[in-house]
Amino acid sequence: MNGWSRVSRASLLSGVQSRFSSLQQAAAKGHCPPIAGKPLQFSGILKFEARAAGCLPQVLHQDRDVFPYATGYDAESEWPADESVLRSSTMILRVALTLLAAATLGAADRANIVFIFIDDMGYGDLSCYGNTDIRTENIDRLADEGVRFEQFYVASPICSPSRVGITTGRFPARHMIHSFLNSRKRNKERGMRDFLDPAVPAVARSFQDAGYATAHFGKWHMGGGRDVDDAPLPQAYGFDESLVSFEGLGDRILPPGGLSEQSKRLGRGTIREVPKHEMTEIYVDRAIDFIQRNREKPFYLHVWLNDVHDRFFPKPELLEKFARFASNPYRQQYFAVMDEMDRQLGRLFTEVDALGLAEKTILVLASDNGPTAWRRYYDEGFDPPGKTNGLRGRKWSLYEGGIRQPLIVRWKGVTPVGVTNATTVVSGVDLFPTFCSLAGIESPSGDLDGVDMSAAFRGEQPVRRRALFWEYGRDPSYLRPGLESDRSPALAVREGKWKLLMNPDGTGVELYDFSSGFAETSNLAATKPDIASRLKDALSEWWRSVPKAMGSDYETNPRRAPRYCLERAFI
Ligand SMILES: [Ca+2]
Repeated sequence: MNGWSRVSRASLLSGVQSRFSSLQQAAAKGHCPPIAGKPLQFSGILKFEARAAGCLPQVLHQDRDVFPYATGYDAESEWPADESVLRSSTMILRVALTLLAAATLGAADRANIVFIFIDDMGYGDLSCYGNTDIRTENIDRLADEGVRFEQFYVASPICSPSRVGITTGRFPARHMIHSFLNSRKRNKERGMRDFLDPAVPAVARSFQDAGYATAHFGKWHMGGGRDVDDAPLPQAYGFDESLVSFEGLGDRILPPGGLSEQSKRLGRGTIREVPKHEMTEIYVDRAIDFIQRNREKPFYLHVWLNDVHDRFFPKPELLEKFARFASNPYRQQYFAVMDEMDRQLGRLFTEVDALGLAEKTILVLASDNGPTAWRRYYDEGFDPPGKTNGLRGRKWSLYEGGIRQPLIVRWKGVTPVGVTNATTVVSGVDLFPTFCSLAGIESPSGDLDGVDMSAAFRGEQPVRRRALFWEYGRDPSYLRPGLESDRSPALAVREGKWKLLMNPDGTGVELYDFSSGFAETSNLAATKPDIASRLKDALSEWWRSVPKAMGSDYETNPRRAPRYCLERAFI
């Protein structure tokens, strides 16, 4: 062991010194953040190199099971509490060997991530999720070549908080974004921020810090638009490039009318007016261009479409293709929009493969919330377009139809082909740590609600251990689905096979056992009082921890506020 240790330490020192020097040079040129650490001190070298390689938390996490003394690891200090323990030869050898392995994995070898986020598409709208009214052949091909999840949730049944959950890995209510971002007046009335705090950990920034090229093309809706002209650009959250629409600032494309007129008055970016049916094509064009330019380096790319959000303005020629649905013109339009979206995404998938990047690129596709549910559709005598495959609820509901969405992951050579994962519960808040894990970079551990579900992305079927919480609709002013039966209580928790919903005042308790189906029609709250009571307590405790209005809750309960918000609250 001693001989091994000496050899490994010598190799480590040499390799790390070399790596440190190259990163110092890069930092001097402004290509990466300044490097902290003491290269001549062995523990300092480890600390520095761990940060550069982004692997120490994973190393220590893995080692906890093997080395009980590593439980002193603290996300704040990034070190075991007793640093002398780390100097034990066994620990050094193990960490050193792992670091050396990581050091040999240069940034150029890391996996790319392309995350496609569709707007308001229902759980049952893709043909690979059972829709027989339309064939989404390109997205189906992705599912055929990868893993298709049947229990993927987003963090909210509406746009902005769902996106905040993806971006931060935390439940969006913690960031005081619990409905769609609206005008300043409306945001204030609901106790919401006008935009996501740019100081919070954000997934793209983690990838940018690790040397990735990053870009966001498509709908943003985490700040900027209407009368909010001071929201940060996507660049403040870690994106090198961006092209958004009226729910964001910076360079953007705007369809005619409505919120675009307000967006134009805000300035702050190059604005181009385009027909709505061309938006997806433009975003895909930008995505392809970005991939071509960055094919030799790792990249993290968002393609967050405005499709298939209503109102619908499909290419006129595609309406004829779906003429058999003309008895409900909204369904006809919806399918025409979906058909075009699928074709455009097919161009993107084909380009990734044609560039020889299929085995280096993780393609991920999901939707941000359930399908549209405006009352006006029913008032006109139509069912709103978009399917939930029989799940109760739609957009603006915490029943399954509002928050359960398709999730498809393809990583050629890694994910098994054509697998359906029907059992693993995955959430939008998991994507941040999961993406980081898959790419071998560091995520801000200890402060996230999401967990690393990379095993599921690799084709395994792990069981989720951490409960999921939701809140939507703190008062009657919030948008609700058109049908009364789709309107849920305002809080929900999913733990294992159980889901409990209730209102903040403890009324309206509903308990469902998903081992006997997902219909959410057989309320077991009265017949399973012990389980209902336990989940009510957990949900109530979580609800109490959520800030209720800017400043007030932090001041009365400062320990509940995340650190970055505390700083802002007391400035
Ligand atoms: Ca949406």
